[in-house]
Amino acid sequence: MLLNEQDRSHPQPLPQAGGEVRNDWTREEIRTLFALAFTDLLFRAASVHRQHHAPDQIQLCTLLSIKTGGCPEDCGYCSQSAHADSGVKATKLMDVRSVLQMAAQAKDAGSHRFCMGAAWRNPKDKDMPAIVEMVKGVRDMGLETCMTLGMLAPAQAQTLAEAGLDYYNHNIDTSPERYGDIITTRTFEDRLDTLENVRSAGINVCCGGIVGMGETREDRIGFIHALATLPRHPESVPVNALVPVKGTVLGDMLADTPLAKIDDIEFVRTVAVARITMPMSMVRLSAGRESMSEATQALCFLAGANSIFTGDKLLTAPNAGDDKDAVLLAKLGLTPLEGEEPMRVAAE
Ligand code: SAM
Ligand code: DTB
Ligand code: SF4
Repeated sequence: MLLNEQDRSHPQPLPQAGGEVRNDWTREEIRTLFALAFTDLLFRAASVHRQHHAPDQIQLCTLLSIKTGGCPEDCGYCSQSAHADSGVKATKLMDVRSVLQMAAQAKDAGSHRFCMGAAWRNPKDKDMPAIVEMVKGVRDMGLETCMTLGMLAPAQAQTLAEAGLDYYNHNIDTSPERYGDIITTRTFEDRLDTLENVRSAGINVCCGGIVGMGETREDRIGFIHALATLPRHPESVPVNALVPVKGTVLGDMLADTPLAKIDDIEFVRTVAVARITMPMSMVRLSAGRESMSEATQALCFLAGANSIFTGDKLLTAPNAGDDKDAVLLAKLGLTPLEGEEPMRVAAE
């Protein structure tokens, strides 16, 4: 896309490469960042990135679905919704021992963080004792723990905090305006309420969303704006590329209109704008890497993504796999993250 004269003269003040943390971003500023020349945007994002992060280190995370399918929510992208016809079978909550075995394998494979996901609208109180055991057991192995279990009541968030949970993942997924087109069984406000409960309990927040759901750039601007203006930025921001699954609303819709697939350059732009506006957060290049070229992934790392999911499976969808990733990271000269995450260090 060619920029017009007005865009080139940068009518809005742009952030300097210092990467100061701000929570007062305007939509106009974020729009201006998106509209920068790609070279300029990447240069700014890479400059901000190295102010707070080691540019050659990538955090390796492992995902495990501890309770798959049969979810009452109707998220239009998700293979695990009971409203979808994706062929994913519903299972019960895994037993604690099996979860700990998987965590031990992840640790042996070099993972830093173990993320456990359940296809629930919200956990039931009767499930909490097993969840607490999982958190404690994984933490005892020296892995960082993350859970994503749907909506949480304040007391449940408190229970997880007392168990030592490091992170809770709860995505806003898209712009506030688009939310109702993607999910009808809950509201954007419900999402914010759980995020507040997680924060108040003192658990680190992992919150991001999905790019490539047929949204407009304005939606991507609204999505980043919502994250970057939270009272405190999420310590971790997953940026997923939609994995279109047959039998889901969005998978079927996009299968009929292949041109609706997100453009790689626009995806990288979204990562770069996330990095510039949330300079200290970990930005995770999450779902969708399996169908991304090495060059696109390399551009995402240059744009400030510094965390990935490893292994050959996400929750239900395929992932790039350890062998492919080892080759890619070696080619790029990137090594696994060793130190602490900047926002967590700053909070100590
Ligand atoms: N049930 C919990 C919830 O919704 O918060 C946790 C699990 S849910 C699968 C976690 C996140 O995975 C979603 O918020 C969404 O961002 C992402 N996700 C799910 N299906 C996806 C897909 N097909 N492609 C890309 N991302 C997806
Ligand atoms: C997130 O933002 N991405 C991960 C994690 N949080 C839980 C999940 C991706 C799921 C991809 C689709 C699937 O495996 O079913
Ligand atoms: Fe359920 Fe989470 Fe999937 Fe939505 S994204 S259907 S809440 S598992």
